[in-house]
Amino acid sequence: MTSPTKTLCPYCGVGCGLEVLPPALPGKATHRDDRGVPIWRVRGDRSHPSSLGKVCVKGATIAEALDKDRLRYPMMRNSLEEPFQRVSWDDALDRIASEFRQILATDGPDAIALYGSGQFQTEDYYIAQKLMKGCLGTNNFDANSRLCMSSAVAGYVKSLGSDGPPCCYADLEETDCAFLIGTNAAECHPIAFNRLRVHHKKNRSVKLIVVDPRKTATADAADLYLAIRPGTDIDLLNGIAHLLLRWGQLDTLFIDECTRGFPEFTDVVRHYPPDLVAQRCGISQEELETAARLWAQSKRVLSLWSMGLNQSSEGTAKVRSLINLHLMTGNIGKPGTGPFSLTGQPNAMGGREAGGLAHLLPGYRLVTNPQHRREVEEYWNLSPGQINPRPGLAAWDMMLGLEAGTVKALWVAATNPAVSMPDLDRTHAALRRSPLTIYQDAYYPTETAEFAHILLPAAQWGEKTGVMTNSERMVTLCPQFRDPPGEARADWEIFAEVGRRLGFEASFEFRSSAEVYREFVYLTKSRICDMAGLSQERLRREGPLQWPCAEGETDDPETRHAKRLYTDFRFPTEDGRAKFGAYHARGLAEPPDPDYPFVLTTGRLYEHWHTQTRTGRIDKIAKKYPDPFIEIHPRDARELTVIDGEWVIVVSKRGRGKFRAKLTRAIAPGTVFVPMHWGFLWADDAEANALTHPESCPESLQPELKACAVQVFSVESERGTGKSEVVGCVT
Ligand SMILES: Nc1nc2c(c(=O)[nH]1)N[C@H]1C(S)=C(S)[C@@H](COP(=O)(O)OP(=O)(O)OC[C@H]3O[C@@H](n4cnc5c(=O)[nH]c(N)nc54)[C@H](O)[C@@H]3O)O[C@H]1N2
Ligand SMILES: Nc1nc2c(c(=O)[nH]1)N[C@H]1C(S)=C(S)[C@@H](COP(=O)(O)OP(=O)(O)OC[C@H]3O[C@@H](n4cnc5c(=O)[nH]c(N)nc54)[C@H](O)[C@@H]3O)O[C@H]1N2
Ligand code: SF4
Ligand SMILES: [Mo]
Repeated sequence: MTSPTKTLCPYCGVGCGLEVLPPALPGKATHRDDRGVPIWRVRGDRSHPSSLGKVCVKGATIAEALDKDRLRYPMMRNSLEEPFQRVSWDDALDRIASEFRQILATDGPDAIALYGSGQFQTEDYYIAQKLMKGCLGTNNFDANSRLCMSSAVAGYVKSLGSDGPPCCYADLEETDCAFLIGTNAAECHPIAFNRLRVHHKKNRSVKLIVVDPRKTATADAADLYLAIRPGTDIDLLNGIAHLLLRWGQLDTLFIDECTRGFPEFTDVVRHYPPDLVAQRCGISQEELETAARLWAQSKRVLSLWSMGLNQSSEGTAKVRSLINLHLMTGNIGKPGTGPFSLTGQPNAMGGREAGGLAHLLPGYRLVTNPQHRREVEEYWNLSPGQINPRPGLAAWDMMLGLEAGTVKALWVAATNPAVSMPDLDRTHAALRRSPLTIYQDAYYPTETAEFAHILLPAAQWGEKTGVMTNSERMVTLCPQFRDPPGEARADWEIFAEVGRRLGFEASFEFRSSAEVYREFVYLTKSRICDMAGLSQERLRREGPLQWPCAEGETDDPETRHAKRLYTDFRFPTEDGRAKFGAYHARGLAEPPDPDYPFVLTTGRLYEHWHTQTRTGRIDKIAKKYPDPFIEIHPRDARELTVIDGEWVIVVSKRGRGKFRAKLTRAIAPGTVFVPMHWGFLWADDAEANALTHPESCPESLQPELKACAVQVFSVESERGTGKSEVVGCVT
């Protein structure tokens, strides 16, 4: 009997356990996809504590995408106009090392930038940090998590003293009231949502509140659905706090003993009476009061959020305003309670642990903290002062650096910024100016490859061994079970090889990713994300384990899969208290105006993953969505004289796109929705980010990808007004 390899789904941050088996098994017909190509068998792993054997369509179909259109060999060209030529690894790596050496000598380390991804394994992240922040001495490492989780990181750190979701999935089954805000978990975190839904269905007293300008599949399951106007979350959250204060529904003991900043917070909240809030949010006072009453009366409130809060020019303030409600009602540190950020990518959490943003160092450390720098410098055998004390360039600032000519080399790995960055016209122009772009991906073609000089083929999930951490801090080993195609290599090996060629041989002597992981976990010792008790060997032997997991910690079966942070109500701040954040609502960075009267919001569909590099190559998923579309409320459509299924032009101050109109009452009038999944390889002129703007949260630097002002034209009416032609009108 062939035994299955236990691993983790490489898509979303729920982190479901998978079991994989080869296509050909003794006594069984070879497993094949719809086109007859042999593919690996994939099923849910019942022993995985986070998912208990469940998988969604993405996890179930992952094998169908593994072999299509893979990048197999390094390729190079001198200019973007030339075709790529296949080259050897030695040629590609030597060119990178020699160009880097020259840039280091003439412009210094801050002229080099590396843009990575929550789809890295922890080992990839760690080696990238060591190369950039340690050896080269630039903090210019940022990841697509900047577009994804950075407001959650900033909100947790500022309110609770540290990053790291304090909750676990068992809380989904122990809560009395789940408050879901800015998250379409039914489509984007389906297996976690399923656990909540089962609990909700079984227990009639359990309440489910959903706050979203779109009536999503998540909202369909709610007892109370609040269709707020985009960008009015702080009004709503402060409005709920106002009522709790007015009713005296507070945990005063918790506020007195465990928090600070309450008086300043109440000064702000006083300005959010229910009539004003209801009017700003576009909901009724009754709905607002029902939400506040559920917060007041439920014994255990759990909140869940994702991009509807994070991707905002006031993302950190939104997150902190939500955490305030937990602090004022004492809903934290106990089973079934807490502010739970659902992480997007499979290893966004591991990235944060390994220091994978431009202001972080491994072990939840900060580059601005001299003590933290010293600890890491000592461990890496660097001279004092070698780690730069200033945060490096955040994702969008890398584009601005290319624009200004200060970034001379951009290395992009495991992300597709030519689709996922805001304001694509400007992004593409910046990428075109880049003197040297290295692109390290598993697939070819992709949109970003069009802007690259050097392509490096990456081994992806299943082709390298490494570790990932999911939303509930569960760490799972993802072992290699198949060979990488062609000459593809693991990301960490590529970073290490460049490090060696730049003269840092001693820093990159690793023979396996297990050795890399061993070096990394030491840096988490005694930190809140303590993983010093973990190793790849232990994870292989014992299966997934949750952090914190200190050295020498053996397993307590009672707590094994339900670890929570802050159960003693002490927080990792200077005085051990959590902090209220007092924020007034500022609203959208680009509110609608007479020329651009609609708010465009963007997001995801259940079957597709981001820029479609995998899911676009799976026939049944691609067939389900033949055309990119825009959701419009029938009332708005009537005024625009747009009919269902017709092509419409959507214009913002930055760009335009062409989408099929989908009329639906699930979207609030005045708001339209476009999925983020279509880059220029998959459709003409259908990029959500051709329209979006880069205005970001000042605290997290996360762009407001969830809202910009647009105008919508029916194709006919636009022809009538003599505006530009429809086909080929973008960029
Ligand atoms: N199927 C699928 N699942 C995925 C992914 C995928 O590509 N496909 N990607 C993964 C990743 S990386 C991430 S980050 C997560 C994202 O997971 P989610 O955050 O759940 O997904 P989104 O669709 O981006 O946005 C969530 C919701 O925010 C709402 N929203 C927009 N503006 C506002 C606002 O101002 N306030 C409020 N309250 N809500 C608002 C949108 O209507 C949308 O329904 O999904 C992960 N899971
Ligand atoms: N308008 C709008 N824009 C958005 C968002 C939104 O909601 N609206 N969401 C934002 C968010 S939350 C996110 S997370 C981003 C996602 O945006 P991206 O990160 O650009 O999207 P992906 O398609 O996941 O790109 C991942 C790439 O990594 C490659 N890959 C997979 N595995 C590996 C590996 O092991 N090694 C290497 N080197 N490559 C690998 C894949 O082939 C793919 O090209 O988009 C952001 N942009
Ligand atoms: S819920 Fe997320 S982790 Fe689980 S199978 Fe689906 S995509 Fe994979
Ligand atoms: Mo994300």
